[in-house]
Amino acid sequence: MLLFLQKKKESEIDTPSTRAAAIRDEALRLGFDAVGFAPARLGPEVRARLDAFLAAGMQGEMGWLADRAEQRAHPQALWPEAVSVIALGMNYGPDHDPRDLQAQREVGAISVYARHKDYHDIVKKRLKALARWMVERWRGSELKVFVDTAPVAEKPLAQQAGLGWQGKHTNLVSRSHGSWLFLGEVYTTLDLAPSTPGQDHCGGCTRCLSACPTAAFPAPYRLDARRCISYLTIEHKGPIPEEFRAAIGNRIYGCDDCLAACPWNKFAQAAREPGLIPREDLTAPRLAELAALDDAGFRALFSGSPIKRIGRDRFLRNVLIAIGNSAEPALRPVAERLCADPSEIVAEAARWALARLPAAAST
Ligand code: B12
Ligand code: SF4
Ligand code: SF4
Repeated sequence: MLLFLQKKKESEIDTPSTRAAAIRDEALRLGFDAVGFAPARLGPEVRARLDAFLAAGMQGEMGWLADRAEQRAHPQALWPEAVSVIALGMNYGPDHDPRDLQAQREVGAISVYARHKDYHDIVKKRLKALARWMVERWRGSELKVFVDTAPVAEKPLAQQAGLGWQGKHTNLVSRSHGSWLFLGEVYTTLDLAPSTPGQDHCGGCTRCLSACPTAAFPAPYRLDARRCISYLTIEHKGPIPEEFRAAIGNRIYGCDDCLAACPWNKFAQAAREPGLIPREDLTAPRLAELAALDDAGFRALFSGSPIKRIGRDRFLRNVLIAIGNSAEPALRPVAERLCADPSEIVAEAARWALARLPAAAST
């Protein structure tokens, strides 16, 4: 009885530990799959590594990575009042190996993260719900929520908050969810008991490094974004450099090869969040149908999807690279028609595809 009263009393006292425990419960109730806490400070190695990445030009056209480097590497440079960071993860695990699609030459492979609703919207909605709950409970406390687009070092923070570790493929790996966690953060003025930081469990493994089709890893834990298919098909605006086109295969938006190669995925489970269940029409879309999209058709098909952001012309550029790699004579008329497209980026990719496609075998 005495022990029970003592326990009850402890849980009623507002301490950094009881606050963290209450936030964890609420975040899990709201649908997050991983929660951890860290002080709003990162070690100097994060800034040094970011600087090395930028000095080598590995960010390519993503100039915004350099613009606010100090804020990215130091949470308190972004928001001086921040005391603690809550790192949150949402599982988007696929129910099959996404690399299986690469054998089907007449369809396009969209990376797992983009086959459903835009995760930014889903994670942001949950972060805001958690924020409302926290502000109600700890009146006078302040907070800010982030997912992906702000100058926040999400992976180092998630590691520091114990969600996992930055693997050799540079993404956060979790012992329970493998490579498949979206990350989001709450910066808060509340003092919260820190979690134990994640330890590196890559060991001697190099599977992700050798799985990369474009040799985008100059060394373990370092990615040259300019060679990454995710960068080339999503962030890069001009024509895709010819040296990478064959290796892109049928990947038309992003790439999952290094993530899918990770042995820690054996503990992963398929996503449970309804908004993250893949859309059937984006699981194995036919290249010929995608190549027929005009602006209005593109916007209608990708309404609410992260793919909408790159626009019809860049998307068709990607589809035409996949068509050029398909070796399908039946796709020649598709490429031929797009050689006359008003967008030069589309027309150039169409000419390249046409030059590679074999003529139909005569009977
Ligand atoms: C820019 C960016 C990209 C760029 C560059 C990727 C990169 N690795 O930097 C491109 C367009 C290529 C990209 C691709 C993808 N991205 Co992205 N991206 C980002 C973004 C906006 C910033 C990342 C960043 O700061 N990069 C700069 C470099 C310098 O940082 P870094 O990789 O952390 O570099 C570190 C390592 O080099 C490390 N390091 C260097 N040496 C050493 C040595 C040791 C021993 C160690 C331990 C570490 C180490 O220290 C550096 C600093 O921390 C984040 C969101 C965010 N705000 O953080 C999402 C984010 C990283 N992306 C994400 C995803 C899902 C992807 C893709 C899987 C999408 C896809 N399927 O196509 C791919 C994966 C490609 C890959 N292998 O990284 C998720 C990753 C989730 C996770 N579990 O980690 C994030 C966190 C978005 C989110 N909120 O969920 N992305
Ligand atoms: S996402 Fe694909 S291209 Fe980019 S580093 Fe990983 S395997 Fe290489
Ligand atoms: S594949 Fe191996 S080296 Fe790469 S992140 Fe996973 S455990 Fe680490």
